Amino acid sequence: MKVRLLGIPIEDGAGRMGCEMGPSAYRTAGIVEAIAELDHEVEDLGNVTRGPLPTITPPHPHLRRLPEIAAWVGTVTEAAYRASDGALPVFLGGDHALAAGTVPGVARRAAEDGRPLFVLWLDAHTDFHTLDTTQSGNLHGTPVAYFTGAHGFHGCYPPLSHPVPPGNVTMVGIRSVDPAERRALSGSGVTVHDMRALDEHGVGSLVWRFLERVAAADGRLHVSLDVDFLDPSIAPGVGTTAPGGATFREAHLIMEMLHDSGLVSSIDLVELNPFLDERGRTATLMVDLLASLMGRTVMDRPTRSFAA
Ligand code: B3U
Ligand code: MN
Ligand code: MN
Repeated sequence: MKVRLLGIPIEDGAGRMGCEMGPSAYRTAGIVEAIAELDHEVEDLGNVTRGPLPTITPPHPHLRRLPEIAAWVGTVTEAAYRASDGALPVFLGGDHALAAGTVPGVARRAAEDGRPLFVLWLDAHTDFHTLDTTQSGNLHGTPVAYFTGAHGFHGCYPPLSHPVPPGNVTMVGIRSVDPAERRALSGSGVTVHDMRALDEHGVGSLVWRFLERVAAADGRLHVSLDVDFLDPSIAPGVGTTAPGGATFREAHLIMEMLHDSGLVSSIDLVELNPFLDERGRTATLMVDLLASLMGRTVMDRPTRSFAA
């Protein structure tokens, strides 16, 4: 499989600076070598540069860096569309606002290839605010609402050509949801597995059920992995830690199952803040998780396959 790395050094969507250094930290942690070692062809496209700032009248004064994010979304959508041509792109963040570009970009690619796109959102947060509901004004809290076609972005973010049906989005690891997000999610069609669900059913069975749905629909799968999905004790290098996150073993299990499914067509690694990391351990863990998703195993194992 051909893998393309694309750095997207956005930090304007997060509440604190530092995510801009994410792509460099992944390269320093050996992301190219880790993928190449698994017999994939790797091409590093370098980093994307943001396009010019649009003129926008912000609908609310507290929205932070709205013109910058709007410009990034347009640039990243185009770059993601191009990077997904005949290869599996890995988008190196950068804060989670980048998914407002990567997902629409790969959604366009999937639509042109006649395949439905599914999204697995691995995060402590649902990032389901619109520009009208966010209280913090941090726009990394808005990508899922945008790419599923919610109202409230008109005239600010670029018009969306290929919205992802909310029923194709599954979230895992959720433990911090604002009241407006909770109201918007209820009845939206998005599947939300909070930590309670993970503890009760086990992450393996929840993810397996989702993968069976993707396979039955002959879908493509975009995986968006936010560092704060992981427990802060193993992944301190992020600005929005939330206690009670996924363990090392749960996270690797998900990645191994994703690999076995053969369904993953694009990946975001987001919210790494190298300034807050401890001697590169979060960057290294994220690279190791990606390696599990790309086929690294402890022992040889037979691959589970789908009935579909
Ligand atoms: N929902 C809160 C917190 C948050 C969302 N995403 C992150 N933090 N990383 C907000 O600011 O929208
Ligand atoms: Mn997020
Ligand atoms: Mn998060």
